Amino acid sequence: MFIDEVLLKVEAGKGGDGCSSFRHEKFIEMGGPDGGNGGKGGDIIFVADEGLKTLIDLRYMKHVKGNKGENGKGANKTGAMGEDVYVKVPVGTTVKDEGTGLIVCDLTKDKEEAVVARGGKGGKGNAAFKSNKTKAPTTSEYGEKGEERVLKCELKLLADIGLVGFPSVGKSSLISVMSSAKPKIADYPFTTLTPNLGVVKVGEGKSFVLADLPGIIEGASEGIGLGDKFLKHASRCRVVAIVLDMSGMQRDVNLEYEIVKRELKNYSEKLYSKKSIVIANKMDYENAKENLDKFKKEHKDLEVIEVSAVTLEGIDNLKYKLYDLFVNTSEEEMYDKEETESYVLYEFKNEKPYEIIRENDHTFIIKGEKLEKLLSKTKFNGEEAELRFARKLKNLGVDEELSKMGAKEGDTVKILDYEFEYEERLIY
Ligand SMILES: Nc1nc2c(ncn2[C@@H]2O[C@H](COP(=O)(O)OP(=O)(O)OP(=O)(O)O)[C@@H](O)[C@H]2O)c(=O)[nH]1
Ligand SMILES: [Mg+2]
Repeated sequence: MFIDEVLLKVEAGKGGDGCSSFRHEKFIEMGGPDGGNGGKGGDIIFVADEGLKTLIDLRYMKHVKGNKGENGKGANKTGAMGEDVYVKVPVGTTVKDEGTGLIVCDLTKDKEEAVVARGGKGGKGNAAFKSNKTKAPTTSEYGEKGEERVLKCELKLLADIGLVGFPSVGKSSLISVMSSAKPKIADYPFTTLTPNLGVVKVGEGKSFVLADLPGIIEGASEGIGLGDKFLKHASRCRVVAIVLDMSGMQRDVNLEYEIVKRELKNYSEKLYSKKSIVIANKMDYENAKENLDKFKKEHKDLEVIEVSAVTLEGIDNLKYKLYDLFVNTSEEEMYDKEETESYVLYEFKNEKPYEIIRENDHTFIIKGEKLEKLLSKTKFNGEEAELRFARKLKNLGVDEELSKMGAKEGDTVKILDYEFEYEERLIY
């Protein structure tokens, strides 16, 4: 089964907890703190594999869980890191975060890798909190949760030129006479249900990859027929070759062309504006010449190549023309940088990690991922941990902002499910 779209939940490993412990040695009554840090949780990594042709394996996985980092131990032993989990995907897989819609990675080369969910950091052990002020800290941190998200994985085949057009115009017939691909060919529409790839050899060391796509019909962009989902397989192509049936038996050739162009445009502006060429197929039909003239009259500046997939007339010429067009068309970036997660996250990296909202006269809510992460790591098991958290808030400028917003002693400050009392005189 050819599966080219899968939603997959991934959850990277949690970081190991930090340890709280003190040295026990013979003859030394009060050893120093020696609780080690927790190990980092394992990442989830996607790796492109030439051997895979569809995303079917991912469909059966549904939920991929990462390995937990080990907890820290006494005697300053750091917990072992959780082992990374590798998931193989076919070359040509684009991964999006379903929540943000941003592209996490686009794997286009064999063995290319990308981390799709990061393991949580290990919590610090109490040894890490030793300072001149605090000689015997008891506090230690929990490990951070691993990154968790739903990924939309889409396979977009790697082809240089894509054949698009109505059903039964001869797309599969063309690829079968131009390459060694042997797709099913028949005189009923929608014979091809999934894309076929074929390598077209033009000469010594000269070749290109051709894609035969399922037929599109009017309304495909709204989901009619097989819909337009498979058009994504044309999105990596440099050139779009529109195949028209010059027999005119199915419909008017000019109308056929208009509809195909419109469907491409409705699918994506990017696909529509790709370099394109028209293949006038079925030229062996008696009235084909007449239809071709009619078409050329309407579209004077289009390059049209006449062929017959049955008599093979014009096929060699078509190979050369397509190859020329392919080598003379530069490759475009598949995605704009604004669509990618790495760019967007980088752009916002320097922003404030939280925001304060005033809920009412005496209640403030602090929101922000970084801060919430910090809180969920903190073990509130005593005054020391609370102080440490308060100190971090101060360093982030929370206190100052609260005071500017008019917070008074005794007011409530909420972060996630926690409620704190605002005190103006905290000891730092
Ligand atoms: N006479 C003639 N018949 C052709 C030619 N090319 C294709 N055909 C016939 O047209 C019918 C449809 O051909 P296919 O290659 O299956 O068409 P397709 O575009 O792949 O169709 P879908 O897969 O349904 O989108 C078949 O019966 C072919 O034999 C041609 O150049 N001349
Ligand atoms: Mg076909």
